[in-house]
Amino acid sequence: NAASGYPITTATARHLERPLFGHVIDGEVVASLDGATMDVIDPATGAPVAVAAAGSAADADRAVRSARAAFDDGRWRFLAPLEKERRLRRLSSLLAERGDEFAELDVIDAGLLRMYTGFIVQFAIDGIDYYSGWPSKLNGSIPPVAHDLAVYQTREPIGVVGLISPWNGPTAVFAMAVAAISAGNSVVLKPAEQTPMTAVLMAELAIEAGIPPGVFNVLQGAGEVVGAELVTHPGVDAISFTGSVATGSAIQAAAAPQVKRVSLELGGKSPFIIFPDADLETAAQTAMAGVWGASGQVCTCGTRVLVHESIHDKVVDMVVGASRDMRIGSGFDPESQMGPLVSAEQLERVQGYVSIGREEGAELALGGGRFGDTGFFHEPTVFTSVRNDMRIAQEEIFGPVMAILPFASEEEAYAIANDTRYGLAAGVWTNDLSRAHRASRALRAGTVWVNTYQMVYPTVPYGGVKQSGHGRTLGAASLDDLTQIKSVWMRVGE
Ligand code: TXE
Repeated sequence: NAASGYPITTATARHLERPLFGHVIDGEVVASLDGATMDVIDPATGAPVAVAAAGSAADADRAVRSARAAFDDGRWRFLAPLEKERRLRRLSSLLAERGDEFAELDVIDAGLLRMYTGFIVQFAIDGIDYYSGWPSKLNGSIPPVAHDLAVYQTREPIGVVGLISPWNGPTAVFAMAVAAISAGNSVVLKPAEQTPMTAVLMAELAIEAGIPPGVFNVLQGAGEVVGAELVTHPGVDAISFTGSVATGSAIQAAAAPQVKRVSLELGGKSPFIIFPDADLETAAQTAMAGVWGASGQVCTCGTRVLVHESIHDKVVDMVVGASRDMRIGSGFDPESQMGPLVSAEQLERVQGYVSIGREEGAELALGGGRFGDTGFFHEPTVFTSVRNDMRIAQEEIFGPVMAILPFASEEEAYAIANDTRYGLAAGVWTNDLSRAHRASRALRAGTVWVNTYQMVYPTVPYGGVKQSGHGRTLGAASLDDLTQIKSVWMRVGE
């Protein structure tokens, strides 16, 4: 079956029998106006398992009009705050009830391990629970002004938010969609073309939860077609994008003529710094989990592992020794420790970087090749003798490729860590309290993890600096990107 022979729930099997994963516009699942479709490919087998709509500019226009109408007539934003909260909580309960379907479809769509997609679903549930509480708490304020005047300041939704998302955590994105909706906005979600399935289910759950039609729309199709149309459509007020620097930069430029609000989360090349006083066993295990997890397709992967020269060889031995016999296979196999890459393109991209690393003179300490000849699997790969100016140390590979770099002093570690165009995250491993604080100050990144890595929680803002983007998702700070402030002045003197 579609799950490469592994058992899946009846509900998931039924979803896979749907004739089409369509757009969701004004509460209805619909085909493209011109009937165009695209195949959904299972990365574990390379075989098509379902069909999704491939939208055109005309479909994008329909989706935007649906969102616009829902926003303009106030069918959602004018509901009483506690009523909005009740419905959002219902959405989170529905997702919890049907979580297995989402987790299984994400395995088939993105190739991720079943355990990992379970975490992603829980992350989405937590995120929706968190944002469910915001409608009644988006307070305004009263700034002090001269005695004969009064000002009140309100937080208003922006309007229609276009959410353009990647393929590496299809269900995780719903936390962001609900963030926008909790602030009173309408959303057009454009999932990555590689992973169109769960967005349709989510939009259906939103209707079931009582979120009015048109508030949560889904637009399927190629980024250059429907994504680009969302960015320039005058009916869209803001774009929230997660993906590559090249596409993010093109989006920001395309949105500029309309002075459209854009927030960008653009990946990274995060340093993972291990000092000699750290708990080396835990640090090495976490470094591996950080690069092998999701086959390296997570924006915060600690792909540049910076190791003090005194412990360098020991850490290399630990990582190579423990990764050599990793079990690679279908995300449904409970024994699998690493699944496939998302697509043939992504596999090719990773293979290309391995060749580049070799040509640049880095030493291949482990792996380096495609795994098997079915599906898009790649071996866990470790490069040593890496210099930070090599392309494999500067460019985001988005695959299971770890670069290990030695450093001699604390200052040098920070200099190497910061010598990148990215600034999404950084990890520091040390038991020296002062050094932990020095590192947190020195590292130019949106998130610094000390003696842990890749922790996320809905209360904690997340996002990058430098070319990793701007704007924050999660936490109270995310609401700043999803609302705008209105100041109302009144003369109250005689
Ligand atoms: O990304 P794109 P791709 C990085 C990672 C990966 C590389 C390429 O390094 O190897 O990007 O992946 C839509 N206007 N990340 O090609 O192009 C597209 O349909 C509007 C890092 O998948 O950035 C998809 O929905 N939208 C990352 C989304 O943008 C456009 C996650 C992302 O696609 C568009 C993913 C356009 N002109 C990839 N072109 C992270 N930050 O975690 C494409 N899209």
